[in-house]
Amino acid sequence: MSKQIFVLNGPNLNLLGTREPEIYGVLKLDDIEIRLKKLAKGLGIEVDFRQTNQEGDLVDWVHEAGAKNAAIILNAGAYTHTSIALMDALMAVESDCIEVHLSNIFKREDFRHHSYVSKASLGIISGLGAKGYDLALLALNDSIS
Ligand code: CA2
Repeated sequence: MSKQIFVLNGPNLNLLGTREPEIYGVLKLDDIEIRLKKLAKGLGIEVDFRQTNQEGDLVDWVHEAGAKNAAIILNAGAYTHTSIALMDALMAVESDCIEVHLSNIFKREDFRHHSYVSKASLGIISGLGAKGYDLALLALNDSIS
């Protein structure tokens, strides 16, 4: 069976490539998905790439990843900084999770410096743009093989 990774994207990330390119880059979320899937194919990894603006969807998808023994790459957007429900969901499953942010959250406003997601993640990649997703995939490829 091939290795499976859920790539879960939270609120407003559907707007990527339309505004604030100086913070989030010029790529659209579809572009990030395409390049990540190319990398995954070469590694024999199946990527399930999703985006939602609803907190509960992210919780449900973490449960689904857990049930399927899939690892998780998670950019929870602003829910990173607010969602105890998402942290609890990540802690309730055995799936490895790597937290990704396009921007460097530690260079930005104070309220972005705290992450509930980090408490339930193997590691965090922040500030490297779309490349952060690729690096998370490579790291998970090592940890799930
Ligand atoms: O840097 C990241 O990836 C973030 O997770 C992005 C979130 C932000 O709340 C986090 O603190 C850091 C926001 C995503 C909003 O994306 C937009 C893209 C284009 C235009 C407007 C918003």
